[in-house]
Amino acid sequence: MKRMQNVRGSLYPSNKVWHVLALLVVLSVYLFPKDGYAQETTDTMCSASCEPECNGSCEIPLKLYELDEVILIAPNKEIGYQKQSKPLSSIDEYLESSEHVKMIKRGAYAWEPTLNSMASERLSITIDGMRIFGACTDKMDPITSYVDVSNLSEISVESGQEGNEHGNCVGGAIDMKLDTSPFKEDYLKVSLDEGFESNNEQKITGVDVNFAEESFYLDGDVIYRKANNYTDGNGEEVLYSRYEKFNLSVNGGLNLNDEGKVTASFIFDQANDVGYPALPMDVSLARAFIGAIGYEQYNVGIVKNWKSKIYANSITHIMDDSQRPDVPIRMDMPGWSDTFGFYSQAELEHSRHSFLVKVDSYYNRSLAEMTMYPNDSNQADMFMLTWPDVRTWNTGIFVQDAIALEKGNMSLSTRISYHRNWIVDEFGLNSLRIFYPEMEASQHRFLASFGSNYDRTINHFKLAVGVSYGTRAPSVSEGFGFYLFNSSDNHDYIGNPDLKNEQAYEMKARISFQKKSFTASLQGSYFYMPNYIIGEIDESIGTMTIGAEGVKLYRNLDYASIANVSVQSEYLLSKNWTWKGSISYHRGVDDTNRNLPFISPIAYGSSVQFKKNRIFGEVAMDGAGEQVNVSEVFGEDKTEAYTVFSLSIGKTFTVSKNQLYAKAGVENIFDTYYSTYTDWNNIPRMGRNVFVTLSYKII
Ligand SMILES: [Cu+2]
Repeated sequence: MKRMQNVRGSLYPSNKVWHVLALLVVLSVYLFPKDGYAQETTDTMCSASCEPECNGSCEIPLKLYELDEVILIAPNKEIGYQKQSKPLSSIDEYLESSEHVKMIKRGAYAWEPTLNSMASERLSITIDGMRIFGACTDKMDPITSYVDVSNLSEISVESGQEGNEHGNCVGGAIDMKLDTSPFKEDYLKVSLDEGFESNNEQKITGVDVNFAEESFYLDGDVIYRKANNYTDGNGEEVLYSRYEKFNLSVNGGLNLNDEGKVTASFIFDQANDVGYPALPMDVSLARAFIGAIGYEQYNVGIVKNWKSKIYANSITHIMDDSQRPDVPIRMDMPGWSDTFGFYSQAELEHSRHSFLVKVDSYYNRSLAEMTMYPNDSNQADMFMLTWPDVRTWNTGIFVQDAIALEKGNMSLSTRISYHRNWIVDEFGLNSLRIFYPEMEASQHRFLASFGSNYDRTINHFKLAVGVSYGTRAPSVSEGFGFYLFNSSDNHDYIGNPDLKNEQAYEMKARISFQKKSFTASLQGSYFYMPNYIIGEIDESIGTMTIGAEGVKLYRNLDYASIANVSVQSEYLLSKNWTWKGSISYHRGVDDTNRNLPFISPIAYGSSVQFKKNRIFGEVAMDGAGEQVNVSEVFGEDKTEAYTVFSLSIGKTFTVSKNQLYAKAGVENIFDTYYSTYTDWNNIPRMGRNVFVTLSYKII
């Protein structure tokens, strides 16, 4: 067996080869400089959301490479509203409609984003650059669940090391950008939003007020959603799938004589009575306070833009099983996560180079408890710290140089961080010392990453390639979790403080063809990941959760590898009709050729869109083939192939100078019963759903 592994291992380039390759890429740019510019502006980073209202505060797009994706949110603007098939849908649904993000579902609420077949611990997920960490040991509260569409203008999805600007990651980054008003004379916008969905009787109500003068802006919005249990394609009610959510946000800005600005933002988000049909527990409260103060200056000497922000956020997550009728033992599992941080970044331009230098730091406190109440009242309650008050301090520097070459563009970036973890709670530390007697209360590590991208346009073709290296520290659960129950593979998980950093050597390429009426792109990424972190069965340890099959300990594998390939195309059929299509394939295996969990089978989508006289229509199809590469060790079974259809139609009306956006549609038209590889424990998806949304803009 050992020999087999070695043979397979030799098929991969060794670490040395990668390092030499990377070094050559860097040296080639600085040793053989070329004169002249070929800089192209990106059309995505800043287009629809801030183009008309840039007002000097618009960020200079340093990213020249088209390996990323921007998801436009802006339900307050006609194009943003009508472009999305369901404009008042949750952030989760917006993310799911993206090309590269897939969502793991444990219920109807708070889905977990994955990018390049990697989930949250391998990604950097931020709100306007702010680090924020969920407070649930069972991943019931991804960061994306603490914002709503009313807060955001766009979400930027950056693949692999293109995301290292926001923090250490291996899979990529998702940054959600807050929506703020421009500095503009007599600017007042009020919008009222209403939505209704038939399947789970979801009601959505929102109010958005934006007020600005040349010297300041003030934005406020509230949105409220309430949904009952949904029904699947067989007409069965999916129990514990209801939720209720309230979100409020306030943003303010002061214009400093067009030389800079001071900004402040605050988000309050609270979800109550959230059911998780795929899990044995529900959430009675998930609450976040998210605040930041920023300062920005334009054109200070050679610095074009200098931006700094300090921030703080606090999350409370109360998880229990009080709604479940039959449980072997009652449990309460509250969790808390507080984060404080800052970043300061400067954009400089010199000759053909555009530099971005960023210094950032955050401090996080993660604490989670579990109390078990035996049915026999003579037995004592059991108490555990599942996250033993773990503190994390991470501080780093990021430098990027975007270079306009004679032919094409190049970008080089690096991030170096110092990462420290320490356990404050003595009881929690002693609990972990049962398994790791030598364990220290504190540990530290260094994280380094490097990214390189090159792109070039040749006639109608655009070619983009990238070679990168990244590392990440283990997450709090992976490093210090204590008996975290995973209901998918039915095992208790125990963290491992001795884990090494996970690494990723990454290669990616994209070739796109663009003509007036036709665009198509083919892209692929390959990640070779030494020290891949995953839970492995340890038969010497007894379970804690009643009914659990065994215990898994987090380990570093020798390596794992993940490959993703996708094709997208768009064809302008006529002035009013557009066709879009996509297909993707993913594969992930470990060092012994076992399948990794949550890897998509072949997936495809196609849609036809219509636009005329402010009428917008769409018919769409989405589906996936049978899941052939199943990870049984991680609780997966084969997911059947499926195809579902949806349609939507929208129109914009002008009512005495004001705008009324209306949209209605049907999802899962044929009431198909299905679940996908991302559905935890195979919970079925929603059956047929009719929705209506209305937005009235008073200008
Ligand atoms: Cu939870």
